[in-house]
Amino acid sequence: MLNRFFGQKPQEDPQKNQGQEKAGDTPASEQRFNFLSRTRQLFSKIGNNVQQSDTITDSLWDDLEESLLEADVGPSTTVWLIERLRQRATEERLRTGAQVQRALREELVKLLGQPASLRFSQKSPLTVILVIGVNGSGKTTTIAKMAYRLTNEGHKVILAAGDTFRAAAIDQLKVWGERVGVPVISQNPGSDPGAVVYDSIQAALTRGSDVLIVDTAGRLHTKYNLMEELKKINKIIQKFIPDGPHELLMVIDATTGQNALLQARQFAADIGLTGVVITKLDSTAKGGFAFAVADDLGVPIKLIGTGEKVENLSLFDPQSFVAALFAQE
Ligand SMILES: Nc1nc2c(ncn2[C@@H]2O[C@H](COP(=O)(O)OP(=O)(O)OP(=O)(O)O)[C@@H](O)[C@H]2O)c(=O)[nH]1
Ligand SMILES: [Mg+2]
Repeated sequence: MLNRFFGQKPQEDPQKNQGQEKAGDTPASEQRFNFLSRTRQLFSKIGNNVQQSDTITDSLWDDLEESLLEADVGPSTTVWLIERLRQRATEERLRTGAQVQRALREELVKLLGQPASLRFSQKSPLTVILVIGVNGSGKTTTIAKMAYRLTNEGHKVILAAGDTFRAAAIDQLKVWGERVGVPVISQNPGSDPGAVVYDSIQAALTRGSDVLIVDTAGRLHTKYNLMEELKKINKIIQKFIPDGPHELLMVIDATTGQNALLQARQFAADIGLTGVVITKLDSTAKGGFAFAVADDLGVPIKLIGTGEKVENLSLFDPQSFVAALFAQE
């Protein structure tokens, strides 16, 4: 179901849940993707230009390529898409722009893969989610949003202030924790993130929390440092939660476009990334970035950030995302 955020939830009070769905959620894909209006203009232009042409000409391919690049689909993904569509046009004897447009939509959905919800532990009482990403990508905000939604779905969430480099980072997470009503475990600035994770697991187990989300420092993100840090943290987690961490999510800011992908690509394979969160899709006209991310990194986009408010986080559904991009205003 579209508006089921994390796909999986523990036992909960059904009445409470009903009320929440009525109050907050907008299940229709049209409503959910309103934030994409600027990207949508680009894509519906692609839709119109292609659809209106009675024959398939070279200039149709050129227009299509240009529009995909403009929407930040990225050079390699764009080239791949055009080649794939040309091949389909020949094989399937496509004759009209409308047929190409249909094929394009199918290929875009395929590129994004199957919808993937967060993975919860099947074996341990505690699910551990690590969140990484460069400075300012939106990690802390995303963690607060996840905590808010998970809490609403009946989970008992606890947060670990693993970004110990900046005092402000710890305070920021605490403020969010208070706002969304979840405890934040922290130590003094400069302390070992591993020790914070240790304390957090103890606290989670004692208090009966079922989800621990760990914030991390963005400035660690040279590959060597990040690997070392994650190794330490993983070792501590696995002492208590042998099947953890259950998610290693990388937060990527959509407004940084193709540059952000270079670094993400370097990390994705080596650190065992399990998913991506694309943030700030509301503040860019370049929603095509999602296709480059999915194509380049080979891990699912699990969530998207669509604003600064705590409610502005959605489960990523490829089919509705593509449908929304081609929808007319
Ligand atoms: N418009 C918009 N702004 C966002 C979104 N997610 C985060 N932000 C903003 O991005 C800025 C940085 O977010 P943070 O959550 O502090 O980012 P961070 O990755 O934790 O940053 P560091 O702790 O400095 O590494 C804040 O001003 C957020 O309000 C989003 O989905 N949309
Ligand atoms: Mg932060």
